[in-house]
Amino acid sequence: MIAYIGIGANLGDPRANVEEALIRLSALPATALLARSSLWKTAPIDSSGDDYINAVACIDTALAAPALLEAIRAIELAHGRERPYRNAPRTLDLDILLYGDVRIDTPDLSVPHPRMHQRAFVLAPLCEIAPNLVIAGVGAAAALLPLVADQAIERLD
Ligand code: A4P
Ligand code: MG
Repeated sequence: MIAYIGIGANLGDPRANVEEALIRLSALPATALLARSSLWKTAPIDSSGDDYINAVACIDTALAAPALLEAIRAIELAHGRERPYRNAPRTLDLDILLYGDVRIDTPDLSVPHPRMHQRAFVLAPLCEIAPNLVIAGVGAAAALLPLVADQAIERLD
């Protein structure tokens, strides 16, 4: 299955945390990293603290969606992720944005990620590595990007 993972961090050394998350994703069992975006510096949305570093990864994985969620939670924990409250600043946040064209709506997992289409910090890195991508039930990612042009983001490399 081709899946897209959103990566974000705004505590500790966010750049290093995001780069390390990419390495850990590529090391997951039955998983290959197919593509990764640049790092993007982004202003917090519905969140507080310093600017975030965000990126998106495209993986090819044989892990079922619940196993993939477990695996990304383990990567977050390895980075000392704490959850004092919703949208708190974080050392590392990994979200399953898309899992093929599959729609998932369980208490643990909503895919496509329900807020991804409203967020420049997801759409810009996503369009970088998948310019023709269509978000199931929402539309073409590239067409959504202009709608969030008011959100401050900057490509770093
Ligand atoms: N969960 C449900 N669906 C998913 C999914 N598709 N991928 C559940 C991953 N997890 C999913 O997540 C809470 C629970 O959501 C998980 O245990 C899982 O069972 P969390 O990571 O503990 O909490 P969170 O990060 O506070 O919530 P969430 O939903 O990830 O928040 P958002 O809406 O993604 O927002 N601003 C900038 N600039 N950059 C950012 O990266 N991130 C957020 C987080 C807010 N503002 C930001 C950024
Ligand atoms: Mg999250």
